[in-house]
Amino acid sequence: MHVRVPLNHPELSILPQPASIVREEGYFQLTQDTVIVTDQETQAIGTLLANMLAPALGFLLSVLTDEHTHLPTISLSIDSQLAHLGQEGYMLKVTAGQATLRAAHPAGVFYATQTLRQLLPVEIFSSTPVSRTWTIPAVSIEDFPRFSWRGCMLDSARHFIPMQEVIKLIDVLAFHKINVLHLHLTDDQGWRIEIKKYPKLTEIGAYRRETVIGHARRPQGYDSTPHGGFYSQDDLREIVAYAADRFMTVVPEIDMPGHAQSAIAAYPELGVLKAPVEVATTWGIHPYLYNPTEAVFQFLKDVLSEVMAIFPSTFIHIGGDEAIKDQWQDSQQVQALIKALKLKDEDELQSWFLSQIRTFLAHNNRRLLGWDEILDGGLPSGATVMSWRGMDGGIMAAQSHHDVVMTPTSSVYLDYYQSNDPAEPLAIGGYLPVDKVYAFDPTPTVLTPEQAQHILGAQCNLWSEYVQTTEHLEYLLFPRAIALSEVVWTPKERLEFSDFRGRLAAHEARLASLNVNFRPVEKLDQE
Ligand code: TNX
Repeated sequence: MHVRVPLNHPELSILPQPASIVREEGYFQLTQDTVIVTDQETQAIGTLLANMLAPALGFLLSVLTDEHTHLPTISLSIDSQLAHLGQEGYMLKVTAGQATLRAAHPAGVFYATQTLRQLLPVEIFSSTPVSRTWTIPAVSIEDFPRFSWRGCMLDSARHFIPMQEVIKLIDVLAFHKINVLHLHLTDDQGWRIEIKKYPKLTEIGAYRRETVIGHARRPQGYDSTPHGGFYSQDDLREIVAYAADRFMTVVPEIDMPGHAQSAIAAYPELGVLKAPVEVATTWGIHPYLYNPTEAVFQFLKDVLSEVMAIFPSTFIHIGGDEAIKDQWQDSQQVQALIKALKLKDEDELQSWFLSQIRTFLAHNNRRLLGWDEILDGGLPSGATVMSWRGMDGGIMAAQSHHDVVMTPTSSVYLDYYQSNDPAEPLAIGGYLPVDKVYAFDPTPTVLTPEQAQHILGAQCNLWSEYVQTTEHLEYLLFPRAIALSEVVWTPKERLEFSDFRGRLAAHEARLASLNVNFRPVEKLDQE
């Protein structure tokens, strides 16, 4: 006998909500005798699961590859019969006798383990042993994501995010089935990635003298405190490997031709003016642009070569945003180039500039990804667009057969205020409560089904101008990033905010045990 459960069944507060869950009768008991049985392809996932459960259990479950065990088992395996669930879908069946986690590909088995963790009592997230019976309700779950790109962007450039925080967030985001971590590694206010060939990028570019206090439009002076930091290549390799074990791709962003002041501070010859400038100490848009010369392209190719050696991601993000073209306009040499190339204006020059980079990336089997300004002056062929100034850029790109990731400010900018409470910490402006994130639909209805195929998915972006501590970073991320995770994972027809809210209330105890700072959902009632 089985019952179809109401969506917010108290035992089944799973985030993001699976495509389908049926509550069966009874419970599985996890004890010291339980073993995790895997096949070869899922052995590492089994070990990861055992390690994730061990702190709260106080014992490490054995991971075996022997199918003939008579002990109660959590069984992980690849099953080619489940190909219809896609690259990341899975089946999770829990009976009184065993838990079976199956998928056509390892990513699906990993996601099944993350769902299994959420079926256990909340104490399973404790970092110290808890003595209690560990029951898992019997269920049949069949689950798969709505989108293949389920991302979150962190801005390490404006305020450096320490290694251990990045590692922690990879765990928490992967727990919610986010599979892309976009790292914004360079900007006017800081260069955060070690490049062996150009040591000054971090020696000089990773540090700013001081930081403007208060809002960029209402500055209240400076903090007189140097800010800085960068990731060594070994750090970044560690981040990439840690994420890969959790089926998450790390997409690096190296911003060009604008947002380049920290690089130009390190090597003034890269800039149009070739004059010394310091790493920016204020927010907003800065005028420093890379000079479109052979020497600068060589520099960018050298940088990207080191980037590609660290990051296996197919997509390399090259920024492309907010490059005001004054310096190109005022430069005789740049104007001569525009003429020689028979281009109309500076926007077309940017398109030409990025086409050089696209070709270079393509020779290395990588794909260029950029903010929607890369549409201005003509989209470089094969480029993928991250649509942030709204959905229109993404719609245009999809209509011309380019792939798109939707990140419109109005729905997924987590640097916006999440409530009208005057006590909210200083944010960039804008207003984005969690229910507005939840209401976001990444697929514009104007697209034909064929064009809609180009919408790879969506991501939330957390710019960090006003984010100085990891507590604040987490406060802005949660629960809004969890709302986004459900938008990009759960079938559209299963999305219901009041139901999400009920599950989220139960989920908060998990976040608290994981030591994650978040804005409590109950605060929504006071607004
Ligand atoms: C615009 S979004 C930017 C960032 C800022 C952000 C603040 C984008 C591609 N560029 O440089 O941090 O606004 O919301």
